[in-house]
Amino acid sequence: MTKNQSVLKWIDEMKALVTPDNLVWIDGSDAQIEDLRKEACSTGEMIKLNQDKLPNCYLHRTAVNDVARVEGRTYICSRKEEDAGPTNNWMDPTKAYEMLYGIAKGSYKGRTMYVIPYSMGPVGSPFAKIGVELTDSIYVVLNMAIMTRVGNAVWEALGDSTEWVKGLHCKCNIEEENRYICHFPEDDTIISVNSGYGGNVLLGKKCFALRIASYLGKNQGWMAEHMLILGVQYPNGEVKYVAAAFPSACGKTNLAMLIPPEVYQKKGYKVWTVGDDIAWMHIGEDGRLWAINPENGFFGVAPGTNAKSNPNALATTREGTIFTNVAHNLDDNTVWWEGLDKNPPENAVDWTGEPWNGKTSDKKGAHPNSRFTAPARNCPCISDEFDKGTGVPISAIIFGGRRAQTTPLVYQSRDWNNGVFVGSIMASETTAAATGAVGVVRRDPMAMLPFCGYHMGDYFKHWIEMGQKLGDKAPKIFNVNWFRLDEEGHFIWPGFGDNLRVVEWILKRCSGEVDAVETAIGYVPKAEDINLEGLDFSIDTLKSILEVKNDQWMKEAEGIEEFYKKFGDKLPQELKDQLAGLKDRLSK
Ligand code: GTP
Ligand code: SPV
Ligand code: MN
Repeated sequence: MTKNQSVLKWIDEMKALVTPDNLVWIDGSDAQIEDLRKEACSTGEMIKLNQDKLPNCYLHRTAVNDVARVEGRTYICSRKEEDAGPTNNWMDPTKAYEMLYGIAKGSYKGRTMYVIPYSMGPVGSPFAKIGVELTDSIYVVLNMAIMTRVGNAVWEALGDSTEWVKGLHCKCNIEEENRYICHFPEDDTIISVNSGYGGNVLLGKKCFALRIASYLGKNQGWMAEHMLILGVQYPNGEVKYVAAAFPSACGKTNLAMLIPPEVYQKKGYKVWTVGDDIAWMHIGEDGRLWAINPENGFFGVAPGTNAKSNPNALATTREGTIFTNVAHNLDDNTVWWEGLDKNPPENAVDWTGEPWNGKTSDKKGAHPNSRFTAPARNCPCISDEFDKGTGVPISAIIFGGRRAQTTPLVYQSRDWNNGVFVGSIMASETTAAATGAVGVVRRDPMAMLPFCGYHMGDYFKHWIEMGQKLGDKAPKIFNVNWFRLDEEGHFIWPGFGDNLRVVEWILKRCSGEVDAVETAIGYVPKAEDINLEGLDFSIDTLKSILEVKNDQWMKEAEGIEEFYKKFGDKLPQELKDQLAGLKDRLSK
């Protein structure tokens, strides 16, 4: 418990509002977590899985109308509408509080209020930040206890400081039409009602560590980004780090945990995971950009995760993991999802709770956005730096998305501002991570479209200013696309572990070890500089996915111009100049 007056006062106010029957302080102890698991199993909220095969693992199914983030119902409630910008939904904070308190009022009746003190970042790290989440969901408590550092140590670190983020979560009745995920960046407050799905209710994650933190970062001179952090260890023992922003369900977890191709392993290459979803980045005393992962676990996409595509992720989920919306194999009380193996269970329950036979059914067993919540410490390739809280120095920033056409496998930006331009024009096919149509190309600047807590024009400006501060110590900026399709709709590039071949080229560019070919959009590799050793992939095919077609990019430039109009006066002049420069180079 805490004596922090600002915390106690707020909890009293919230108690008076939602009127719980009980209040439980989450202390972070194993005994308390175990008691909560038992309670959740007794009510059917969670299912205890086969403890021999999956020790301390559980299954949870959300309501069928509540399986992904709801971008249309996510709001930035800044005092001025302009401060939320054209890419966010906005609501006046006074009206928003009134509406949300109306929905939340009395909603904990017959329920327990759990008070979760949590730290984003290792407790006590100079970069860590503290939040308190109030919830009426044991599932949320158990997930937060995996995804963040939870418990009494957090109260100690907080002391009597007033610098912490308030988070109120009310399940209510999981009504879609009353579901709201609201952020009050000027009050360090988050309120989420009528959902039980991860990204909407684990308030430390997207709500705090991206939307609120991006706003704090702009004001305090640092960055909160939707990025994985990965270390590549060379045969001589040196480790270099990259941070990469891909939109939701576009490969961050997979890249963060990649297994080097055999030829690389034989030479002594290793890959270390620092983070798979969020990076907080500061300028260090040495003037370089340093990144920490504020999370303590992985909330990863289950479908497609298998012993071949991502053995490290699979291994990470074998203990102490909560599975959400996957299929339940009743024969051995384990879990299954599409793409796990070619052996779907015959006697199972699908993600909706209906009996399911994977051998005969054409329905899916797991929801496409089904997820695992797994402790980072389980990951076989977790970096030694993960828990240190000092961060790792970033050599390269990599942007990327799902583009069937147009965008080459990899290219390097001309300089920092051009790199900011490259990030700002990112486009990707939508995925099941958010509700709405899947497979539609949309602009998703820096993979932050759903997560930037303020005006995106100001966000671009902040990126440009960070580059000015970093000067020649700034990471080099690249763009990748693992998702080019052939005429039959198959992925051309093998992806996954073989992506290391591209990352190696990127790191060579950072240390000036390799030449490149200048194109209108930036520098692409000479095909022979991407190591294809041990891979059945022809250099001509590689050339085809490195090609930059100026006519396609002319069309792209028109789309960018259209997209940029949204930002009006807030579009930094630097980016206008970048677009003009691109058009100029394309027309030559
Ligand atoms: P969020 O957790 O939603 O932020 O997603 P993420 O970016 O971590 O995505 P994740 O790594 O879970 O990948 C999601 C999907 O992309 C899975 O279906 C993967 O199979 C697929 N994927 C990841 N990497 C590659 C790749 O290199 N090539 C291809 N073709 N597919 C990939
Ligand atoms: C994403 O959608 O980008 C995720 C999952 O990482 S969620 O936590 O639901 O946002
Ligand atoms: Mn994400």
